Amino acid sequence: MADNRTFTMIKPEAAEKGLIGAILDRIEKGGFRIVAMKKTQLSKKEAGTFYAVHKERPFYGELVDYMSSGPIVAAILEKDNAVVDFRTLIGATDPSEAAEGTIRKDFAESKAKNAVHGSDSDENAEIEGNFFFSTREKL
Ligand code: 3AN
Repeated sequence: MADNRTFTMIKPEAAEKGLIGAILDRIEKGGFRIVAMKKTQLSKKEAGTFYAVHKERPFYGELVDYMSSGPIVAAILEKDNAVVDFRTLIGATDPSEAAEGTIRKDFAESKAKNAVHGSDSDENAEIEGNFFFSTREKL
């Protein structure tokens, strides 16, 4: 994935609360093009693999359980400076610290149930996008 792409997931609590449309609206209005998208549910094993970089962190078990607890929406997004601009659009990991007008400020419940995922680097954006989508699905 080039540096104009990032990867996101709308997390289980946000999907369950009927916020998929509102969040996608923010994403498109933020200037991101949806390259690929699907609604799916991760098994515990898949969530563990996806979040393997966080294996040593104290919340890893909780994170894996939560991310496999219900359907999510996974998407590859395109925009200049995608990784950095998307993290600005979603706001800080902890919604109580997220800036006004960000997705997490408006839609997240807590640090764990924080509505959306956004890749933290170009390298991880590519790995994460490839975890969910084949070349043929990236349109
Ligand atoms: P971000 O998603 O903003 O890059 P990271 O990389 O610090 O944040 O954390 C990865 C994911 O782990 C977060 N999206 C969040 O869902 C979860 N997480 C982070 N900190 C905590 C915590 N203290 N307790 C539970 N889950 C957490």
